[in-house]
Amino acid sequence: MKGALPHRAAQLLREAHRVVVLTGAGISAESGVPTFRDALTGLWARFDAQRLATAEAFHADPDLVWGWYEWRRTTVGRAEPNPGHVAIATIQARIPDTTVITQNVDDLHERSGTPAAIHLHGSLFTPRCVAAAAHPATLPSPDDHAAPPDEGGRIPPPRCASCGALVRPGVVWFGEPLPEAALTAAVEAATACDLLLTVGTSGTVYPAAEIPRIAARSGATVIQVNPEPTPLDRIAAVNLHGTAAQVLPTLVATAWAGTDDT
Ligand code: BJW
Repeated sequence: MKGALPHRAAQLLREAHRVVVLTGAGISAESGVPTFRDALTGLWARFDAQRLATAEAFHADPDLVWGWYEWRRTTVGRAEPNPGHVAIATIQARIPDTTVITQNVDDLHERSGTPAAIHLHGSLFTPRCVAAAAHPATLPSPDDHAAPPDEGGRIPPPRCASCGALVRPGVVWFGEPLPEAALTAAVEAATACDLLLTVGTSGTVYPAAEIPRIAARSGATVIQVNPEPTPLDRIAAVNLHGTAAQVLPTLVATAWAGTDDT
């Protein structure tokens, strides 16, 4: 963070009435959940997206893909929300008309006090049948694994209790449509907000990356929190270059300095 920028952002936040917070993998990075595209630590630096995050990959090697998602579910289960998640819950408490939209498949917003985050890319915790989306499935309990899944470990997916087909992770892979209700709610919120805060996303995966652009086109002010430049820099009125767990608590504290219980 530099100079007067946090103060300008804090003033914009304090004066906002309808807020959207859009988060990406960066919000959970300081909880120990890897991002996708960061050069050294991102998942795609170590794993091939085409072999793991597409429907074709699952059909080709279900044990590899299910094992990878079980490893990630375990990683998330061991993670705790960080001060960035908590600051977002505080914004929602301060400005009730705040909609939190996340591209993340973890549950760290919910565990930090944002119960109704819109999940554009599904969840690690809602597996479903490959044959019928209407057949939700129950996740195996950690005790069902002989050992905690490791990074490249293979685990056969369970079978659907209704029809016997394979169960797949409840996430949105490349080439798949986003959940319609979630996308509609996100677009409506972006169209109606007066301030959009985008946090920890590379802004490169569509249609999620369109959300800040929709808000800007509709007249909202966009504030971005990210340690690195992104394509969203151009539409952001304020770019706060720092990490979510550092910038967001400072932003919230500055916005409501001198008022009670922040
Ligand atoms: C920090 C930090 C710290 C680090 N603090 N910040 C239009 C144009 C071009 C292409 C397309 C288009 N429309 C659709 C497409 C195709 C495709 C797409 O967008 N491709 C692009 C890559 C070019 N989109 C799709 O396929 C989507 N589906 C679709 O459009 O369907 C249409 C359809 C309609 C009808 C029928 C059929 C189809 C689906 C996209 C699904 C994305 N899925 C994934 C995996 C989810 C499951 C899983 O988790 O495994 O979602 S991919 C991955 O990327 C994941 C993420 O949610 C998503 C976004 O990533 P994110 O969050 O931005 O993370 P990173 O790693 O990219 O960035 C992290 C950022 O944090 C960085 O900027 C860091 O600097 C920063 N950071 N530490 C703050 N401490």
